Amino acid sequence: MKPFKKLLLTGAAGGLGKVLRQSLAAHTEILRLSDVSSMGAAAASEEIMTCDLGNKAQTMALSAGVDAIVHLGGVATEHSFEQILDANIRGIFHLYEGARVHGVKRVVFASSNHAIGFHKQGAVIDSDCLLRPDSYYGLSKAYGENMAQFYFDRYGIETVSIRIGSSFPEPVDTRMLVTWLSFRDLSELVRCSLTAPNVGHTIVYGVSDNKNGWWDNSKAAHLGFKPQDNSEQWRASREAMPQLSSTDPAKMYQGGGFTKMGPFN
Ligand code: NAI
Ligand code: 15L
Repeated sequence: MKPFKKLLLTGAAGGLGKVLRQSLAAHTEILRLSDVSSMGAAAASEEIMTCDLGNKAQTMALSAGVDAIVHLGGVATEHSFEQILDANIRGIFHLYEGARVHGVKRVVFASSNHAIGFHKQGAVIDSDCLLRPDSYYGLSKAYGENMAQFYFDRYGIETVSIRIGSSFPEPVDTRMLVTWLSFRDLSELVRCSLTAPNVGHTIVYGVSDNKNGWWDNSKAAHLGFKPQDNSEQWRASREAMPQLSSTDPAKMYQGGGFTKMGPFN
């Protein structure tokens, strides 16, 4: 027996959406997929609802009849404020309003390390650290985390906000040796975030068991997440690449290159 009857996955056409489309199938009878881009054909146990997160009515309708939401949809890298506003800021409001109206009790929100990206590389921070967004994109994730806290305090909707590090097939540089989250660990962290009891609003760093980590997940221990992978097999090759100067913001701060993008006017 699967733990959920129907889950909603937004951002289903994206890189991580494709990963979770596969792994979430084991935990739900029906997986409702949503994105503004094409998601291909629905399998027998899938439903497809194309939707722009900037559209309130469309986004609110996504939550009807679902047990829980995994929210990945949105602009996923740095852009101008105007480009981020509809998908990420209005979008998460529309999503939580849908959850409230339709009685959905649990959201898993794909936040990002860029909500805290102006902390120094090498500093160890936990989930109570000061928000230090490194970009308009990071600001939208900080806003999303605050939205999650508000909807828990006001309406009792629980959220796990996952500050994802770098979730790709492999780390591409030395920063990602620290920030990398394997797809296997991502899938397990999302499973834990959906099923752990009494999460309130929990903030957790989405990171594999990498050496010399910057992120302390002790305050999210109740999720039961135990990463299985680490980035060591790529260390020698990534350390052999040409390295940034120690005074480059991309080398100084946890958010890497996002800390020096823009301005956009
Ligand atoms: P992605 O860009 O591949 O996927 C995002 C999806 O959101 C895309 O399919 C896109 O079409 C959709 N989207 C964008 N604007 C939309 C709108 N207005 N309405 C509906 N859908 C819209 O990004 P990826 O890597 O799959 O990331 C998924 C989530 O995880 C994002 O929220 C991202 O910010 C977050 N994240 C990802 C990290 C990573 O390393 N991959 C790291 C930190 C956070
Ligand atoms: C993110 O938030 C982005 O979505 C992803 O594309 C990477 O840039 C990642 O952070 C990272 O910091 O490596």
